[in-house]
Amino acid sequence: MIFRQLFDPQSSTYTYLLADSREALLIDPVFEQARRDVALVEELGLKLAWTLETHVHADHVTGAWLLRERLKSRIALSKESGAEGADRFLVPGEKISFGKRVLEARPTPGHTNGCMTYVLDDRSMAFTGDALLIRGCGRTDFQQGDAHSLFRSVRDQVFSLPDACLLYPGHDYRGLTATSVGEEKLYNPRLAESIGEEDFVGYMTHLGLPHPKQMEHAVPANLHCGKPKVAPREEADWAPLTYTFAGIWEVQPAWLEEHLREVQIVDVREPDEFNGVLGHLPGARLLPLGSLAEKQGTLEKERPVVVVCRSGARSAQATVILGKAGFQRVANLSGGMLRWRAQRLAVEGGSDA
Ligand SMILES: N[C@@H](CCC(=O)N[C@@H](CS)C(=O)NCC(=O)O)C(=O)O
Ligand SMILES: [Fe+2]
Repeated sequence: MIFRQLFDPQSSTYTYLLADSREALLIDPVFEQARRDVALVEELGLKLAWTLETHVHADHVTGAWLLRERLKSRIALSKESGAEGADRFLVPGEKISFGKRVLEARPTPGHTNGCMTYVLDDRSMAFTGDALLIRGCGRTDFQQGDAHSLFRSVRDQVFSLPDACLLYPGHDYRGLTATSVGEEKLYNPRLAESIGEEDFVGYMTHLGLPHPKQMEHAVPANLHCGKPKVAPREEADWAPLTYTFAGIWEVQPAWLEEHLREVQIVDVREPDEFNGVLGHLPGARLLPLGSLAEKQGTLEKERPVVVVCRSGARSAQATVILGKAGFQRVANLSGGMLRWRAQRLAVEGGSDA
């Protein structure tokens, strides 16, 4: 069996690739990482059969829909999730096959009402989503979360697995990658076997965490399996671009530095910033955002355009303006001048202070 643990640094989400006899499934893919996941599946010579969700996520958008568009994979998640647009709505105990291997879907509600833990056929591995994290667990304060039910889910459905069963969580915020049933029974500070249900509920009631930053758009998008309101464009061929869920094509600084002469670089900051401490990219043209629509005629339509600003926000809007003006090959410099300078790439002007 092929097994890979993949990480999305933005949301600290783990995505898992499992494959047998060339048939693969992905657990909890992330929208912004779909291009990475497609590349891995193709490089390993696999066919992506399924994407599985452990739950309707509140902190990132799933890559399920995008992967189905790109690779014709099918989407499965819990019937209880309330999501629309999946190919299969899982019920308790349902088996999902890939090659000769099988995952069993065990309901583990509590973090959300539709949480599932996926257990491998030989009980050597389980994917707990946010029901059980390494020495922790998912919060229970939104999406029909319920601490009592999370306590029972973990005790009955996860701790009933063999002690040696490896557990792979939906997230880790400290860089830990895996744990085991035996270890969590002893050392989980909330759910260890020595801890009672009321202690656990008390702990969860006083977590005091702020809501995830992406929650407002992530939950509605995930209830449609990650289908965006505006369909993303086809993959670009002129640079290894990333398509963000916000609908912006981005290019990374390291690629741009190698290809500065092949593209038109448009800096959309104000003149005092262009000539200020951060400096500007070699060969950049200054066209402040406010005058971009009016001056876009001075750019060549055939040559790709990379737009730059201080942090990458104004230039993201600039890609939208240029797209409306008919430019087909436009990308935003990811992280703007701040990331460019942090990576110590070449600048004209500016100061090192
Ligand atoms: N700061 C993160 C918070 C993420 C968050 O709340 N994650 C949920 C899982 S979806 C959780 O249960 N976290 C548990 C914890 O942070 O202890 C964000 O804004 O995305
Ligand atoms: Fe979650």
